[in-house]
Amino acid sequence: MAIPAFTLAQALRAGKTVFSGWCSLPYPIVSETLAREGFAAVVLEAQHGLWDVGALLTGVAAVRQGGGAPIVRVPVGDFALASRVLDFGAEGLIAPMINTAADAHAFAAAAKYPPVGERSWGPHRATALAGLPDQSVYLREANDHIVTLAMIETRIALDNLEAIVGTPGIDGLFLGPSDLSIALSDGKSLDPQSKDIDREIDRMVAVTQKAGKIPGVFCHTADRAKALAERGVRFLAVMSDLAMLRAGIGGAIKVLKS
Ligand code: 3PY
Ligand code: MG
Repeated sequence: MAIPAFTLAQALRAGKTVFSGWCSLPYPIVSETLAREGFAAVVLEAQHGLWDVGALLTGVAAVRQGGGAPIVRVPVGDFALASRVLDFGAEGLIAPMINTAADAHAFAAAAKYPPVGERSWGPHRATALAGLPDQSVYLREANDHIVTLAMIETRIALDNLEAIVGTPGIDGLFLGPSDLSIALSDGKSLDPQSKDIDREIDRMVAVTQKAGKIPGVFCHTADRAKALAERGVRFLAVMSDLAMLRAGIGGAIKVLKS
């Protein structure tokens, strides 16, 4: 039995492709709209985005209200926040800059209950939001129905791909093409769609598939997301709320000025 309304892990493990929104603006109406307009999942971006803890509490519920699976990207190493947002009802976590098996282990420890990890008990908002009166169901199912994605963004992480993806409690990898392009060029360029990045995406997909886990990538355009889905990437974050807002404004201004 799944936790009611938790569908993300099952869809991904069944080999389905999940396109996700990416939300930097800390307003529930924005995150809800991304879900309501059609994204199956929405990432609340708490690494570089503008979210504080109080906003995450309402943002997670807003994504759920819009019919999507709430996921949170936490700041680097902020595994205390990772546990908290799961308690708020998040269905997935993305942790940036996971470079070693030890990093992956610390992430999994915060996200999964024993025996896999050391997550502390207290999912009161999560179970209320899911409409789950019996909290023992959450305890039994949470480890399987919460998705942990470890971000691959550095040369060290590339060297440790197998060890990271093989860490118990890590459900998949999520490649960050911007940071990885900066790392691979020794800080000289930001080129998230370069040939080098493409090569590493293909390798990451192969390693992740071999481990029976979920390959994910951040995509700057919808076309890129579709192309990478055809190359085996299963979890694709598409653009961002801000990028979509800018594109919409840019399009209108272009018409107005023509
Ligand atoms: C990256 O590309 O570095 C990311 O973190 C995606 O947002
Ligand atoms: Mg990054």
